[in-house]
Amino acid sequence: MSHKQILALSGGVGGAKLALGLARVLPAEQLTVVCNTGDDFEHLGLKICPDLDTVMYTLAGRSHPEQGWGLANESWQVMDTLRELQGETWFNLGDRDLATHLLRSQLLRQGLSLSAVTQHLCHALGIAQKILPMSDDTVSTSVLTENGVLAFQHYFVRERCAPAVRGFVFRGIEHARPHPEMLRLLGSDELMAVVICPSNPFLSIDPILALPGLREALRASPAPVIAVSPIVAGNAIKGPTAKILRELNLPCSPMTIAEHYRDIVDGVVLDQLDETHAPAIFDLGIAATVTNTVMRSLDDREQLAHSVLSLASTLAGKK
Ligand code: FO1
Repeated sequence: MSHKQILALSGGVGGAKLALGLARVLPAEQLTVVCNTGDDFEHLGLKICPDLDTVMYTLAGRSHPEQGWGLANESWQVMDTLRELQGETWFNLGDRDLATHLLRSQLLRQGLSLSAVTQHLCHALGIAQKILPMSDDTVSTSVLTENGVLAFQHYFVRERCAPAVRGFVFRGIEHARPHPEMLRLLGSDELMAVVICPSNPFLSIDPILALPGLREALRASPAPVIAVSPIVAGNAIKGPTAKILRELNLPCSPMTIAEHYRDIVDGVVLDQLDETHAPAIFDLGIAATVTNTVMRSLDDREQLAHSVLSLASTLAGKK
């Protein structure tokens, strides 16, 4: 089983879509998805891991079809009652979703690692692919804004990404150990490619890349690293990526994504509407594939997964 493993690095909704595409075109034992945990936080006494849960629910076929996060067929009685009791309701936890947070919090309190809890939840949800937290150590993203420092979910959900961004801090990152299975795969000749999913580069992927030793491990890995641009035609497919790029005075283009990942990527997959940017990406010494990257249907997810894998085979052995 050599050169067959795919390691995908993912944030929440956008990353989960491509992870699902990869899950549908690869045998389950060939896909490992590593999720950002910088968005994790304690809320109402519970440990919430939004990106792990989004990827888990998506691969289990149980994610909310419009929101992307949370579960399908959700009800909100706990939130309604919490509102009556004048509790905190800015972060929406559905009745079914709460079961995940209750169980995770209980198992963590009993001394299980986040990886072990995630493995338990994935098994219970019937997920055959491996889903790993980027680290078992706590890392918390803070956003430096024009209004001061905000904890990630306060910036993202409570303030709806309104304050202008000046920078990011990943608290705890210096002492966080990258998940050992991610490091093992990166050093293994079983690895065919690392895929950086079309997630927000600053908020979702940078916390993973900031783990001590990870950039070095990516550069040293014999497998090509391929990033899928989350920018299409001057805008982000979802979320605040375009707004953040503007606030950081960066052009909203796949070229910015290629430059952001320049020291680690071998290939970039960009949207057909951005074809004109491909030559400049080549000039950086990075291979580029142009295709449809907007994943509206399941078929779109699979097509994009095929394009990523095809670029990976082209680049195999060229690193
Ligand atoms: N995102 C929102 O915009 N509003 C919410 O109320 C919200 C609740 C929520 C609950 C559980 C969960 O796993 C995710 C949730 N998200 C919500 C999404 C989430 O906070 C962000 O999408 C990610 O952290 C960014 O990747």
